[in-house]
Amino acid sequence: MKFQLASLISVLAATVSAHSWLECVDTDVSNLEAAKANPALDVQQTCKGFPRNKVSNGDWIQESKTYLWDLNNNAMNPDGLACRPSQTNTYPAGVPMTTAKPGQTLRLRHWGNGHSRYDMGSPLHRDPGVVRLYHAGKKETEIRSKSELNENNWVKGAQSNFSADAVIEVVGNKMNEKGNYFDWTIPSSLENGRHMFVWVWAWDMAVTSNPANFNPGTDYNNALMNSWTTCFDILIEGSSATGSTNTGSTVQPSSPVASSAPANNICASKTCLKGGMAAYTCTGSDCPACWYAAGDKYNCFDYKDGKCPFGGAYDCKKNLQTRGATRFERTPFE
Ligand SMILES: [Cu+2]
Repeated sequence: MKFQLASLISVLAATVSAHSWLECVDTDVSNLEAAKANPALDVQQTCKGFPRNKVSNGDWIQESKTYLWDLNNNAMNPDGLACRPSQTNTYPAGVPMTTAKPGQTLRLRHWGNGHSRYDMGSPLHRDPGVVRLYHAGKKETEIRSKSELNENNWVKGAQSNFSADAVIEVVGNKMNEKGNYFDWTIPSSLENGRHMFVWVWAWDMAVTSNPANFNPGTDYNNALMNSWTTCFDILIEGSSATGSTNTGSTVQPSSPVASSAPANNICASKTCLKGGMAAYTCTGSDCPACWYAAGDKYNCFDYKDGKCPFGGAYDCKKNLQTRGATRFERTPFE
């Protein structure tokens, strides 16, 4: 039965482009090191604290349809919300909120769904991206809009490779991701009370790039665009912090939104390949409006029917990051 479910999951995962959601906020894994060393083992894990309103907990297929949140899919999220509307601060019986204290390390678990490796799975040759956390800076405060999922509200340091800490069993050319984890230590600045967080998988490529001295362990990754979210709360107890806190980065609120400044720069000064063709280069404002990152180069395209032709463009005329590719679309650069 267990094997059949795992096989079904890999088949389903292969039929959609990419999706993930947070399965557990406080995961107890009793044999993580042993399972990493020998992924044929069953991972022994239990969940002590859950994301919001997990009414179909344990039903992967149902949650694939009704629980995940495709942030940049305009059909699903026309209002640009950070959380799926059903993910209110509600915790049904059996799937409680997390209770924890500052300094405690939580092991968050998300689904790999065939996206954990560059060299296999679906789609091939995509950076698995990063998972990271956002917090509004004080208790009992919601992040509502996806525009708030920016560097200012990023919980500094709470960012990890999507599959850095995963148990992945590979059989032939198929992989079975038994658990993808993200360990995070609760900052001491959080006061007692309920704190809302947003877990994000940043997977779409952004046109912005990271600075030359970028440190993936401590710096906010601008090169990846937030794609999928799950919302959760932690009831903080045993804290000595008081008043509102700043869990976020040191960026001042007056700074431009992280994604706009470097992109401006790109639009004004970088070279791109018109229509993706190597023989047709242009620079800055002489280029078509829609720019796409492609490795260390950029491809640029004219509007089609008044819009950028593929998802995930940076629109240099409007100076705007457009929606990400939906599950049925692909930019031509993968
Ligand atoms: Cu997927």
